[in-house]
Amino acid sequence: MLFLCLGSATDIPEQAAGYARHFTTVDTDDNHQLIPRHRAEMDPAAREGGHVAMISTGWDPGLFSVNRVLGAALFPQPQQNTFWGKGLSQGHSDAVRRVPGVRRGVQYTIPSEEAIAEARAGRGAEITGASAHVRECYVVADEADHAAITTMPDYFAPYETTVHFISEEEFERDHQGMPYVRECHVVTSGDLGGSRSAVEFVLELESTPDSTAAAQVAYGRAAARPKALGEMGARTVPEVAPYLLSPTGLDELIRRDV
Ligand code: API
Repeated sequence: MLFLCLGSATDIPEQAAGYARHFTTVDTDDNHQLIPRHRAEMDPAAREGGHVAMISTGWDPGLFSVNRVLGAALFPQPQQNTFWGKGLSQGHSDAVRRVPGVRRGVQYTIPSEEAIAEARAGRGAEITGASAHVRECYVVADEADHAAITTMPDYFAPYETTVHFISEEEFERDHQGMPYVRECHVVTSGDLGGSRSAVEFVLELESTPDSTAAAQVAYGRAAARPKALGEMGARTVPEVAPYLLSPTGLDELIRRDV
């Protein structure tokens, strides 16, 4: 089995299906708008070789996707918002670095403080991912290429994106580590015949690469098991039964956790 630790911006579209023809794969493709296309490419590739392609794992997409489906399933008219927490986005930072001319680059996702309180209070209808977050990029780049970065489709439009062009020295000094613990939420609420309920999934991530890898490994178990039973094709995370993620056997899980 291959754990594809590839960037979503260009590596995945160029390489992932090629791997899926020869191996069971687990990827972390995170360009939400293009996941249906990714699935459509991975499914026939995996079937061709008799493998499973577990796609778009990690925390978002991944753990958050499951919780969006679960939360929304509880309400006839769910009100749902996702908040990513202040911090460094791996996917968007990688996308910035793929823009021609960019030598160094990071992207910080900055949530609006008010939006999460509004969502918890059930007033999130007007809040979109784009209105609840802004994106700040710190980039070392040639002047001629500055304009191309803010207009990258899917990853940056429609978000309010600010690009700070800085020197190599400033980049080295200020943007090497992960300065924030990311506190991320999926909040779903709604009316249940006259009463109001809310369900929330929270992640506190000191290192997003570590947490992405943890989820990827868990979904690796969930890919290996159907593969061993002779199943094949692409799988997204909401299609996976939770027990398949666990290193503990089903009987013990039923005794312990159900
Ligand atoms: C963001 C969110 C979360 C990205 C999560 C993960 C990553 O803009 O920060 O790249 O770190 N879309 N896919």
